[in-house]
Amino acid sequence: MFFLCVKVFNTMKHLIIIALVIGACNNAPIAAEQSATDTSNTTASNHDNHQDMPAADLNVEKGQSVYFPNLTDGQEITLPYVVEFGVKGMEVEPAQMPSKGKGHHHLLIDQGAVTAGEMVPMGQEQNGYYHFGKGQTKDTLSLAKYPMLKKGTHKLRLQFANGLHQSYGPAMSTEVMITIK
Ligand SMILES: [Cu+2]
Repeated sequence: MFFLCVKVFNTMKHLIIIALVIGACNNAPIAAEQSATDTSNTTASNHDNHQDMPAADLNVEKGQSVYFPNLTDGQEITLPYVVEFGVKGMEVEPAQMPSKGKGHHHLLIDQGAVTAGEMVPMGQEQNGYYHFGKGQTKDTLSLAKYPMLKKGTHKLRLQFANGLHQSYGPAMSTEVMITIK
């Protein structure tokens, strides 16, 4: 959202329009600015475009998928364990303004796939949602970082999402059942 605001800011000359956009970006009341402004078509359409963007392209094409390169269903492991994140047909990049066919990995513990278009929950590590927004392609499983991974059987899920953490849905997700010994 911030970068979008900056982009819009740079492309606009009219001070009143700038005030409107900044107000919208900050979710601040904009009634005062609007009442002092002519609501020309240009102003209205720019404002509408800002509200509509980003139009996330979350289509998943044939051949695009995620997988665990070093885990198979039913595998027994001991902690710590370095788990790798694999993706086919898409590109890993750090979290930023989304672009088609790019995104970052998420590791979910004992959770289902996140519906396409929904955000992978943020700040929900205690419920098993871990973001890898720096573009990481592996992580070390440990009880310290993943307290849910107590001894026993768990579902590990990879979920790919775009730069705004919007899920590509079940088509870009996979799961394995593993047993922690
Ligand atoms: Cu994320």
